[in-house]
Amino acid sequence: TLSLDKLNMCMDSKNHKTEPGPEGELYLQCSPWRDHACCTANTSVGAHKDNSYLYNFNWNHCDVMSPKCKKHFIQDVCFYECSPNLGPWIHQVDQSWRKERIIDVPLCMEDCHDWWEDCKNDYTCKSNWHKGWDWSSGVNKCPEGSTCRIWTEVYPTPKSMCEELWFHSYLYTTLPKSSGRCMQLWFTGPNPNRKVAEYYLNNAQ
Ligand code: FOL
Repeated sequence: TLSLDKLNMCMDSKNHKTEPGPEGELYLQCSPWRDHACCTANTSVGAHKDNSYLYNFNWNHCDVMSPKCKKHFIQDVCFYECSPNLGPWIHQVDQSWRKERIIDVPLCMEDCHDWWEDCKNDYTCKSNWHKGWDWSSGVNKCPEGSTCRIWTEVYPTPKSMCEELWFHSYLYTTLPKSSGRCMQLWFTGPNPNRKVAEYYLNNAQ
């Protein structure tokens, strides 16, 4: 049956389940979503791998990405793949690899700032990681003409990183987690994001 419950749905992307449900076990950083998830256990394992079967995406396109930076990318993939609460921000897109994406999900300030702080000594050659890579080897490499630069030169601020990296999947906010008005990548215990999504659904942005 066709039902569209914006507070309980999965986007139509590459790896998502058609509907959210319990998974029993999700791997490591994806485990907070296990009671109600859009990702499978297999996807949760893939989220933790380099050049994984999820997107063949290579985090180490410049130098090897530092572990403290990479943990935020793993958390982002868990959030992106597992969240059942992204309905208010899901939009149709015309892309070969997915039919829907998220746009302007209001991210809690702590999550954006901690991510940027932990990555600021890393290197990258592109600000928008969604488009323009050289995929000729099967994994993304820096395109010809680009150079690896220190993170802070590519992303001078946490806001620039959080908004540009996945081409406006996220909206930077100055809202703290305690506000209940921003989405959290990192949480323990019950998922706090459902109530946030409910708020934005009822208070059209
Ligand atoms: N995390 C979040 N928060 N939002 C996302 O949209 C997201 N997306 C990915 C991972 N984590 C995310 C998936 N990442 C390509 C590049 C990155 C990617 C998936 C696919 C890719 O194939 N890029 C091609 C263009 C393909 C096309 O648009 O048709 C390229 O030119 O590099």
